[in-house]
Amino acid sequence: MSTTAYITTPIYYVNDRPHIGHAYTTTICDVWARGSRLMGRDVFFLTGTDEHGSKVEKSAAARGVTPQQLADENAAEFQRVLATFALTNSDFIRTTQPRHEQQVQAMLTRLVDSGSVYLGTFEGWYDEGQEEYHTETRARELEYKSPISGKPLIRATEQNYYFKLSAFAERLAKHFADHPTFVRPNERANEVLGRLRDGLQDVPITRTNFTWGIAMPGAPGHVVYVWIDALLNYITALGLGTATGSDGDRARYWPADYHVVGKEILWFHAVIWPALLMALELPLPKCVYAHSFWIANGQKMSKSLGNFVDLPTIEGFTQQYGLDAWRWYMATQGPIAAADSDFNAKHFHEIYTYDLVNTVGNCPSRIGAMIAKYFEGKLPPDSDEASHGGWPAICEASVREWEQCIASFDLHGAARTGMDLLRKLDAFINDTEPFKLAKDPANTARLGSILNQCAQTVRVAGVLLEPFMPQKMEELARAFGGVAAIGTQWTARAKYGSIAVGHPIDKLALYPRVERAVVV
Ligand code: ME8
Repeated sequence: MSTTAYITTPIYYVNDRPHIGHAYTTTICDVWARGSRLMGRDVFFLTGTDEHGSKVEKSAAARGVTPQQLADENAAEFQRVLATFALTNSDFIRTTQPRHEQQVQAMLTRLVDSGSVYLGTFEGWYDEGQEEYHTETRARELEYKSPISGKPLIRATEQNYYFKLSAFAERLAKHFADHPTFVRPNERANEVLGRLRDGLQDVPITRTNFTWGIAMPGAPGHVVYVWIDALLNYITALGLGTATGSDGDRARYWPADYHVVGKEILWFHAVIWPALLMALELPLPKCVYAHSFWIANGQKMSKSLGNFVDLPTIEGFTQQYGLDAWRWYMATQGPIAAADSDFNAKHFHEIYTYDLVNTVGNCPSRIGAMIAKYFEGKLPPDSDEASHGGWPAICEASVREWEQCIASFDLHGAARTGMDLLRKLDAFINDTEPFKLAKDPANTARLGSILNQCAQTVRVAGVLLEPFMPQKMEELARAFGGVAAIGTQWTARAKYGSIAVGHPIDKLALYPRVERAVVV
């Protein structure tokens, strides 16, 4: 595994306010970034906003502000999300920033010079809402309606610059064949492959019917198609389009480990983006990970239904249950795989109670309480071999499994390793019954051994759960051996047995019971 790592979210449209979908993608990327940093990788985590295009121009006009004003206002909202959710992005790119615009122009010049972009006439089925053209076959499949808004597709003709996507069909097919995990999950890869078999048409990459975009170099009146502008963000943020081909030493992060996107924008990321990179002679990302959708109370969320779980609603949850509970719910119950996930307050409450109150809160709390009661709050020695529960090996296996899960973006799996460790520990406590042993002083060595093993294992579980609930797991680390180890090497942090005998173990109540009040 290389030591540098690069993960990206889509850059979000500024014509809309942030909602659960945006918070979700950014949060799961954050979990991965934190997990990878824990393992000692040098992580670059990018997010940002997509600020050009006719949709932004129209929304701004409807509100009586300039597109830039609208972009500034909503980009600030998206940045507020990052602060609210303690997200650890390394940069926030805005496509109206000069650093981005200059590099996009430089790269388009390169594409024209290399013959991958040419001027021609285009006719096709256009989805106005998505700013996307469909082939005849695809349009027929869609019954000539937008798959997103349901509005009719429009027959449109334009003189435009095209990107020679068709020229890359074979290389793309080969790339997919050679890299079976290039697109994940597998269901999504199969969909892309199915569409690839229909053949590829060249893509118009400039527009002349509006002006809010990056000017196409050498072509007055043409602005760069918003999707081409947007996709390039993943490399302009690293400076790959500058004359020197790097912004400081950020070039080292390319190619990306994961472009995490929603399934509705997979085609752009799985087909158009790799072809553009081939045309620019740059390496391809390792994986495009397309998750599914949050739906709300069984219904698709949409603007027309007005049922998006928006920021104020999310803040209602974080105020009542805490930020880490929100992160936990997002990262473990979300639509990371092929199926959509339903967001509802009752389920949220159940998960909070079952996972967080009853397990993550309760297990360390009962261990801390017993150490306080029977050993004056100091870690007893593990001196009774007869009571060994095999915890060093169990922890070691969990850590190895967790590492693999993080590396492969299996966040549900990674969460499970930490949670299972705590559940096993609860079962161990129930089986060994330390509270009964404590009744007879002759059992002190055995009792101490059991509680020592429990504390050491809790500490390891806490490290595995840290990317999901960083604040609570810092509290846990503080109570179980101190935070001094935070920031030290992964091998030391994840090692069983890091709390010294005699070290104070504090009592703590991480997740209080909550009365269910939030209604969505
Ligand atoms: O598409 N469930 O931006 P966008 C889960 N600017 N995730 C969801 C979701 C839902 N219901 N709804 C949205 C764009 N998302 C372009 C991207 S990238 C070069 C350009 C998330 O503001 C999901 O990640 O419409 C989806 O892909 C993204 O928000 C779309 O955000």
